[in-house]
Amino acid sequence: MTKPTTTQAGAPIASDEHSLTTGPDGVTALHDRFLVEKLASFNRERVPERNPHAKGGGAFGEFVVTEDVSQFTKAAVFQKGAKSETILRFSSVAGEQGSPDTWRDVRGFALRFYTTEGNYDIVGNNTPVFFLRDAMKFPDFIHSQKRMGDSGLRNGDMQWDFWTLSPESAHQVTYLMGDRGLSKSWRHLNGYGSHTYQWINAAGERFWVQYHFHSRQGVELMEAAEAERIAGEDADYYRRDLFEAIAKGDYPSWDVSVQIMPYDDAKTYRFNPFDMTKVWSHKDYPLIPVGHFTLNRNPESFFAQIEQSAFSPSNMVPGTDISPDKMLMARVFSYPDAQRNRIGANYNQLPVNQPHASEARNYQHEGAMNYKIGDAADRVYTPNSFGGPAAQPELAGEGGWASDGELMRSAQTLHSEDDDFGQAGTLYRDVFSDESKARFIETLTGQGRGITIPEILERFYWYWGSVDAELGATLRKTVPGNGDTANEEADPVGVGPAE
Ligand code: HDE
Repeated sequence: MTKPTTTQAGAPIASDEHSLTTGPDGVTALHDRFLVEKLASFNRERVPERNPHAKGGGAFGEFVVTEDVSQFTKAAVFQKGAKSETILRFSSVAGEQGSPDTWRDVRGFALRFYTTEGNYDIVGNNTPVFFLRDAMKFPDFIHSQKRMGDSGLRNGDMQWDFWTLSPESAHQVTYLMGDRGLSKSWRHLNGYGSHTYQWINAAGERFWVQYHFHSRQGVELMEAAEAERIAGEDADYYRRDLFEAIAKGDYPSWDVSVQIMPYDDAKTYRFNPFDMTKVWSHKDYPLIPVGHFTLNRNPESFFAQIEQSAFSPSNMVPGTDISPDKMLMARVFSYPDAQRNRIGANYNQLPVNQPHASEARNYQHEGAMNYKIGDAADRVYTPNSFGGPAAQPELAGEGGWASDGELMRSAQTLHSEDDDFGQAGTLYRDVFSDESKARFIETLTGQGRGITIPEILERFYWYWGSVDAELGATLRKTVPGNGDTANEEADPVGVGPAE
């Protein structure tokens, strides 16, 4: 027996096809409540897309801890043998929701562990660093990657104007213009926490930590020409690849490792460990294995579980904390603010955002769409004499760090080897293979040819010459068209063929 179509209030309706009219050709009755409801629902189907990271996809899985790292953290999720449900959302940064997956871009890697002590979110990217080291510049950075105010078009001059005037971006832009900027699929890329976080062990000792998620499928690139072809044929290539792989039982997985820095090392380490444009050398702080996670369950509702998933660096659990990384501290505020704006005040009551292995208990209540029907005896104030939930004073002062000094606005303290180009040069010279270098020069040549303002092009040569003198000299030759190595069209990053 076919179930009846109903109104949102559950009453069966007469037609999903015909409006209520006077006679077959007469006027439409305003009191056609189902027609009105159906059109009103249609007009309200979209929540604002993420800005940035609008285009993405994801899946659920399980995280298993196989090693003992309890000397560094007491967090239940990281204890040997612990298993936690997981959700991971991949994304592009610059493109809007309908943009092609295979445009060159950094990829978001937003990971949530539904732990027995609450949800723990590590909202990183597929690169271990970022373009900036102070959140104050983030809106400007995103604006420079998006669209010109007059034409509504993306613009290479705008992108390179911002980057060459913000030299701290050089390390991340080297990643972006290299092989990491075009992955074979979401399954073939690594993820990183990108920031320095904090772990606290059962004795209250604090350690600085960097998270690494290494693809067990390997890291494989996509050639620029293939990426451009696919962008025109299948805008959802990565999303489709992940969904179909999981649907046929080909479950992707990642190894989870950390770098651990003793608390006091941070003061004297050769790089400022709270500057997110920098990495910690693996020679200084080797990778320590923790476990692995596998994605083995597709969303049942893309909108409810992926579009409305609300990750945030503010979702932390006992045994973890953030660090005095200026970007990370700002993100702790900004993400819940973005989610309240994008989804609504009670976004954490959506099933995908609720804790799955613990329970949310506090004295916050009501607000739009709040539907919790707690025990009528539940008090909505504290202190109370009715056995309501109580805060845990022993958690106070667990994480955190010593901090003092006059309030000021200034750049971060530079450590002995801190500068804007050193690590980018190391990445280019010592990590890129010869083939990667060749692809890198071809990509940058294409980018350079898209710069129409001589002053910006001159800074472009200076920027890359500061990363590596020979690279800068090479680009001075290839960009003006002396070489034939460049892609014909200069595609601003995060867009398709030049307008
Ligand atoms: Fe984001 N970022 N971000 N970001 N970001 C958002 O959250 C923001 C930064 C990242 O799949 C937004 O719901 C600020 C670094 C990912 O749901 C927003 C700053 C890193 C995702 C936001 C940063 C990221 C976002 C957009 C400067 C890598 C997608 C809408 C301090 C370490 C998460 C939203 C998902 C999404 C703010 C910088 C990664 C606006 C203020 C650094 C993976 O809240």
